[in-house]
Amino acid sequence: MASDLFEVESPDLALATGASLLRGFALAEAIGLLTDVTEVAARAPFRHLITPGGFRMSVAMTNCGAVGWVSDRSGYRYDRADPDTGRRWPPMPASFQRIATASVAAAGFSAYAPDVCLINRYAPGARLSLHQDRNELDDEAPIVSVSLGLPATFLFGGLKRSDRSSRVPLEHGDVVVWGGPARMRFHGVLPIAEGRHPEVGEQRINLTFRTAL
Ligand code: MD3
Ligand code: FE
Repeated sequence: MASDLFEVESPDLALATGASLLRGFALAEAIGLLTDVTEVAARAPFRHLITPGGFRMSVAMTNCGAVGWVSDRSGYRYDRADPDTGRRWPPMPASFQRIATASVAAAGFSAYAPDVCLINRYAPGARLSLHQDRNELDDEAPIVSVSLGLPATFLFGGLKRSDRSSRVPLEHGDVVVWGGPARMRFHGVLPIAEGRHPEVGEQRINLTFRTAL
């Protein structure tokens, strides 16, 4: 069929093949998402993980869903239990599921069933150094990222650590869907600048939805 010869255009800004930036896509849901972040954190508190190399991460993290991403001196892994409480991670709130599903649909991917949402909390000064997300068994499934609160400068690199990276500003309500060839690219977040967001305060919250199992 002739139409098969044409690539479908990304509905929003295409950062690179497989990555789409949906500016403000989560704005209308932001308050509900933040309420649910607080509820998750009441059961699985934010903590600063220790990297396998022995460094304390400046970003505080927690998880919800069937598994959670954790790190300690023995390595990085997805775990069904929260090592801090010994209990299962809280279930993924309905508001989280809705934004993840709507985002992948808007970016042109088919059905999506993330089994984990990693929640990152950045105070001013916190950063995430350049890394790849390679602990997920299903490396075909896209990752959805929702930014809330203080703005950030996202670093988007290549498939090798030494590849040049570009800088992408991410603001409250922005959603990025990373799939296909973008999925294994190096990425990170520059130190968050001081500031106060009217709804979120002196912090940035990032939700990343993954299919880990
Ligand atoms: C690009 N978090 O938790 S989300 C992470 O803003 C992480 O907190 C950042 O990187 C944050 O691992 C960025 C955006 C993101 C997530 C996964 C990606 C970008 C990605 C995987 C491949 C390429
Ligand atoms: Fe990452």
